[in-house]
Amino acid sequence: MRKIVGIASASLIALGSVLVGAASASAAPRPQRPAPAAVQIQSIQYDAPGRDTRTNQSLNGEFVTLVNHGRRAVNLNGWELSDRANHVYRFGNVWIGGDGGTLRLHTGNGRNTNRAVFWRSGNHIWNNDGDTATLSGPRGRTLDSCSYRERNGRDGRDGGRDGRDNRGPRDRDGVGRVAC
Ligand SMILES: [Ca+2]
Repeated sequence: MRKIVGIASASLIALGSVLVGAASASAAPRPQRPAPAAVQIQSIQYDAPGRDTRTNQSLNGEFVTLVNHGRRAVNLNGWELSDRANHVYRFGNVWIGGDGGTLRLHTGNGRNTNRAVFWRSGNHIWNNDGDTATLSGPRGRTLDSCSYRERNGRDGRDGGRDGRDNRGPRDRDGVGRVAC
């Protein structure tokens, strides 16, 4: 009986070695960099037309456009887009078409379609003077990010956030947009 137990222990030890070996192999650094993600941030219209009044029209004048350079459509369910202040939008069951298909994420309210979805934020998200958009895919992996900074301060010259210190004369017709 003792002998059988001994054999069993030896087997367990051997099995343990195999498992440890497998874990080490998977934890080893990958030699090549991962390929660029198919879905990327294409552009950000961070400053809506006119003054930032927090009306729904003004809020929806802010939007981020995603593009899918892959061949296949991608379902974004559970993906997230966040700004530098860690406001987070989580995508629902929405698809972005392949071969250059795009999807806009507007800041305000609206009815989601297959071309546009809505953050439903009550305030502006994208700072007029500079910000960073980060796109995270499944399991929170960062896929892309896009930063911008307004060169002459524009309506963010006082360092204020949207809807507060936007007093400059360029506010009335200015639209701020960056290609990522
Ligand atoms: Ca803005």
